[in-house]
Amino acid sequence: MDAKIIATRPFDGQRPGTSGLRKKVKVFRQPGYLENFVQAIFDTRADLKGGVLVLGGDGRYYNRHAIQIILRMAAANGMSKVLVGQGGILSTPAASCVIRKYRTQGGIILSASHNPGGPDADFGIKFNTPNGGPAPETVTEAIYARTGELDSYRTLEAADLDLDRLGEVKLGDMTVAIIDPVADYADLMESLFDFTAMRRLFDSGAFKMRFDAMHAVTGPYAIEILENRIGAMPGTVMNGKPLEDFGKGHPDPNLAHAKELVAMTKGADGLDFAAASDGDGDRNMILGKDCFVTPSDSLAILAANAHLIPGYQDGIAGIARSMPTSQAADRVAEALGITCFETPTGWKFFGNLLDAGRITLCGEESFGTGSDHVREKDGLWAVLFWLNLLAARKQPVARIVREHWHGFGRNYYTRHDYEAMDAQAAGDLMDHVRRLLPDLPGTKLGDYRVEYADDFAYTDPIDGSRSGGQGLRIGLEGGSRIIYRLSGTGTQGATLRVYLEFFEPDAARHNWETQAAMRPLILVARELAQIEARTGRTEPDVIT
Ligand code: VG1
Ligand code: CO
Repeated sequence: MDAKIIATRPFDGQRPGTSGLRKKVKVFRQPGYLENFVQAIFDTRADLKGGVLVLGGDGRYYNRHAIQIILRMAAANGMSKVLVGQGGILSTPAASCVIRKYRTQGGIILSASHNPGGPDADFGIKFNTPNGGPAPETVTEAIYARTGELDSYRTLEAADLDLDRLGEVKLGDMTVAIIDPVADYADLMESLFDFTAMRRLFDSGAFKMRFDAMHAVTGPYAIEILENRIGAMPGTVMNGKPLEDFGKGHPDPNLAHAKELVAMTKGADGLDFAAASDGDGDRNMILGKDCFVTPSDSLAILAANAHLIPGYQDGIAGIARSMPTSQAADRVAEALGITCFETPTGWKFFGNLLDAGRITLCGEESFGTGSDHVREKDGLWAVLFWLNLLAARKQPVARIVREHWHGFGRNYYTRHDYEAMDAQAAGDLMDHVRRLLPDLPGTKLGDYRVEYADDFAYTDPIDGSRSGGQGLRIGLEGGSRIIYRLSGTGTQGATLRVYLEFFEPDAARHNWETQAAMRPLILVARELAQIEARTGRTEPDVIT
């Protein structure tokens, strides 16, 4: 089979955002659009020629079609082998696991994560480097630059392959191996956590749990690990069948989009433990009876208790959190005598720290937690970590959280999202706040004295690369903060995220309802940015 060279033209706007290139399916369907981006990856990553690539996605609409296109292009571009998850399925953390385990030259993950799926919804693609992590900015920028120059791509004329049959087939000179998408990942989880202790928890009969896969990719992983390997009751995994449109849901595990699950945790008969993951399986939401664990607290609690978990019993080297994530983890790091790094939003900024052994755990406020076991955030891993913790401490979730606050203080935390805003208005709003920053330190916002205010920039301590414009950060006396940032994953207009954090050391004041406790800070943040005056929005679309 000879490679065919197809003439094409550059497309505008193929710059990857926080996590890869995300657009409407309609955009990806334009002839040559996906092909251009893929050719740009292949042109930029010379070692793929003759090398091995991992390929899979979250199973959303267009996933299978895109995989066939990419396989033909990989063959025409001289790859020796592609490992594809059966049915085109690979969760983001499982892809990272497979890339690392088989020492491949990287992977392509097809996902728009928590964004809805279907013909009128979203699709996405990202490249992960041989360490298993999302490509750093130097790589995504090189790929982007190449998308602007391309005038052709390479492919083969060949029929679609059967993605459902395990085993190896040839496509031209290239081998396509259809692999079990779950096994390697499940083995890795079994090597980190005490499955026997968790099994005892379920065997007691008194422990009720549900995991909501939201009709996204984690269903098969959760069924294999929780039900088959650990022995949780069949039916513990809800919405476990991956669907191309996620059952028309929004596969985003938060209080707004996983309402049904949240309701099941309420009251005397409420579940003891509930969790959910997102479209591509890298996010997690943790709930206990009448208790929601904020992701920022979750990171801090996991760090403080890591020694109780087999995979981390020797302690952790360091922690990293994204800038908008609450500072709860910082105090745990201080107590443990280790460093807590503050990085820009997006998992790609954790990669170098993990590779260098500077950190063991990392997390983001956006329901992302992970460790050095892979190079992506990992939803099921976080769920298993919590389950292992519940088995080890033999205490309810709420008790563990409360004791943590008692020891370290509580960081009340909320994020307000204003979605699908006019991009110009959102940009102007950010410019307005940016202009105010230099004069803020020393002044008062409501009752809060400003300690510092800046446009967050990060210098990677390992390779010295610098990333600016990562969010506007206002630090207030007593450890509270207001942060404004525009989303880099949306596909429609702009999304403004306002992140608010309020530190309360006094245990007598740890019982307030979050929104009520944070009201004064919320109002200050709205006023400072003139949100209503500039955008007409009086309330956010999503509050987490
Ligand atoms: C959001 C989150 C960010 C996360 C990113 C990818 O980005 O805020 O913390 O890393 O999604 O997560 P943004 O730019 O929209 O704020 V996922 O689960 O989409 O891979
Ligand atoms: Co995700």
